[in-house]
Amino acid sequence: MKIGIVCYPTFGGSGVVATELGLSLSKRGHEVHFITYKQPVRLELLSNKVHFHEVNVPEYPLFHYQPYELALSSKLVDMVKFHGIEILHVHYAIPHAYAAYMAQKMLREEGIYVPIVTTLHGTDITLVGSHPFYKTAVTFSINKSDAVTSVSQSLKDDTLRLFDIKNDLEVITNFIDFSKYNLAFTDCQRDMMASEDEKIITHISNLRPVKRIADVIKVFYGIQKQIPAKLMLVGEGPEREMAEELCESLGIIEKVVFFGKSNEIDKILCFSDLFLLPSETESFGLAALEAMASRVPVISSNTGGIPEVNVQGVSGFLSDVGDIDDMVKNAVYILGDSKRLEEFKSNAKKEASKFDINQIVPQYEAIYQQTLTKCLTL
Ligand code: GMT
Repeated sequence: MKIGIVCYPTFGGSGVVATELGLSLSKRGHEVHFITYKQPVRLELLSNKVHFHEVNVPEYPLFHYQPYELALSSKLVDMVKFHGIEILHVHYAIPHAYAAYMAQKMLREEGIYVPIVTTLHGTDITLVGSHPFYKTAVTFSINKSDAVTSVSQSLKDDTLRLFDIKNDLEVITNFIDFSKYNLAFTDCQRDMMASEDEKIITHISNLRPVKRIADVIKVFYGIQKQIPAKLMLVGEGPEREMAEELCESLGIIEKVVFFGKSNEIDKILCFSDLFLLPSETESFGLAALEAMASRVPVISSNTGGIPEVNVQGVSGFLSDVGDIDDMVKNAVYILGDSKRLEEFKSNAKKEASKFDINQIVPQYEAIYQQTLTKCLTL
């Protein structure tokens, strides 16, 4: 199949999932075309099966806001025609599903029908999409897609609750490519980060308010009072300054490493003992799954789709949003006994293996096939 993938090319979960999916589809013989404003961060190798087409939005002083969806829909039309793309898979409803619908309409005028598969990722529904300013257009785009998938059951439930959806929604969960996590680093460079008696606690995100970075720091503060530990804070975002100030005021700045954006997540996770994800909401929690795939147990909130990934008392523990004391107690329970820690580490990996890419990608292929067949018979 010739598949066009539209996604955000950044470090966010939806871009990562779209990129990993595209790479896997290409290995399975499909021709994949990424269409977005920048080469996706995890898309390192282009080949005759993996192409990248940049959407340019020239600055024009008249426009207060540059019309990205206009440029994207034009580019989609051009790429579908030029490369014979058979199906468009758009990740994140805003504005991708909307732009794809416009492209579909324009192509129709020329006698070409290209079906659209939309994958909902979370914030496009729970935080942004349900805002009255966007809701009408998001509902329309979801209902006009030829197939819609959601990355967790929880996100499907939220979508049906928040929007007037006429379409079927299929849950296809996020996944892990274990071939990338089996690198078995012989030297994780752990000793560069912490001394032998210190545990390494990690948090990875885009440091937005929804991630509750202050809770990450307060949980770490509680842990390090009982167990020697270091905190690895990976990612960039609007809460970074607040995080540094909080660490400063709690007197733990020396114990916190601010990594910024990193392409070496697997290496950082390799030397981590525990992962913190106390988010306000999370449709899935890909970062938690990536941690678990690296044998890192997870202390998280019990919100959204996280309970579908992190299993209570098995791969880690889940607490109510903002319940710092409970998170500290659970973290100390896991870290306080080396045999127990080892057990949680191996459970984490075992739970993560349920999300093996090899089981999930065929589900997308099936959706593409069904959608193409359905559209051909229309
Ligand atoms: O969580 C973010 O800040 C990024 C966001 C995105 O759209 O890239 O992540 C969402 O999609 C991920 C991949 O499907 C999910 O794992 C995240 O849980 C989801 N984030 C939220 O729901 C807050």
